Amino acid sequence: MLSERIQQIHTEFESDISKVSDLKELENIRIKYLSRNGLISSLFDELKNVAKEDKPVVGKSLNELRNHSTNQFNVLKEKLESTSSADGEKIDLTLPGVTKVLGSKHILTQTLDEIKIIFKGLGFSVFDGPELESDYNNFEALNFQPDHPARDMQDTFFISKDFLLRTHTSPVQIRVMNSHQPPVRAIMPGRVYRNEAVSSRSYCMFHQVEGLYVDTDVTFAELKGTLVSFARQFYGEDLNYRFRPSFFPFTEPSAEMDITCYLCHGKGCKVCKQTGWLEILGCGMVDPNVFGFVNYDAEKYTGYAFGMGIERTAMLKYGITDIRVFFENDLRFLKQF
Ligand code: 2NL
Repeated sequence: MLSERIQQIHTEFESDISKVSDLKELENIRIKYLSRNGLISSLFDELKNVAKEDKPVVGKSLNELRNHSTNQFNVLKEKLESTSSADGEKIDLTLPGVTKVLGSKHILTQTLDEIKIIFKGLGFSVFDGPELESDYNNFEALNFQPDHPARDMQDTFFISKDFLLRTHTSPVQIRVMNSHQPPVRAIMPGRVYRNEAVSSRSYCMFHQVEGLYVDTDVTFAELKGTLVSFARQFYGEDLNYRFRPSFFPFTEPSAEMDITCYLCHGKGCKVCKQTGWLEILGCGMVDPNVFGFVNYDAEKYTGYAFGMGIERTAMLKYGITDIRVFFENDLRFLKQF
């Protein structure tokens, strides 16, 4: 009798499924009872042989068997799947944790930050400006003569006849003087560009900090005092220094500042090319012609200005001998700082 077979298979299913302990055994249950050729399907096939009047009752209990076993199967499947991944994975609580690797600031940023902090302490504010500049701001307003070699295509990246990639940060000073009346005391850091052959000593792009102080009665003595104070804080308290006469189109008089070589302490070595001195910056009193371009009264105001390359400054301080390493992003270099 079919109804007895249904009862029998029900019992057998209950017994089988109670012994299942993993997904593989559960799959065997599915194949045995619930698949297309499984036992429950074959019971449905036999339904056609049942007497017409018995069909509703037998069909109902067969449906109940199918729904019950499918349900049991699904419940157990979900339970085994949710526990199986944790079962297979043995967690070793004694293993050391995974440390997060922290990045750090690029050495040029660190150097610039240090320079900024020192000059802020001396009363300077910080300005920046565009890297793409007019020929007027970059050269003309800075008293460069029309035939100055820096204005040659060979030395400067011109964008057009009148626009270029700035070759120094001085155009920012022109902008600041055009928009502010004295007193002005500010530094201007930023990227600058030179159309030069790349070598260990020069790169087509580098960073500069320039400084400017304009007021009534600003003197060369103040320039020296400020720069010596900077150099002592940046390079070390016990340094010797000297100012050598120099020339820039935008300052008169102009000078270069040297400090004693950190490596040989003045005796002469490869780093200082046997001179005992290292040039750290250029400076001077702002040329009255520059004041004319920004409509400052040159009879009333005087000012000093200075400029230094940040790569050069970092190279001197840390003994780096090739400028290109700043831009190669080799972690073996970067991680040293
Ligand atoms: C150097 C020398 C210098 C200045 C930059 C300056 C700017 C204005 C007026 C006058 Cl708007 N001067 N800047 C002055 C002297 C030297 O830089 O060797 N730089 C890397």
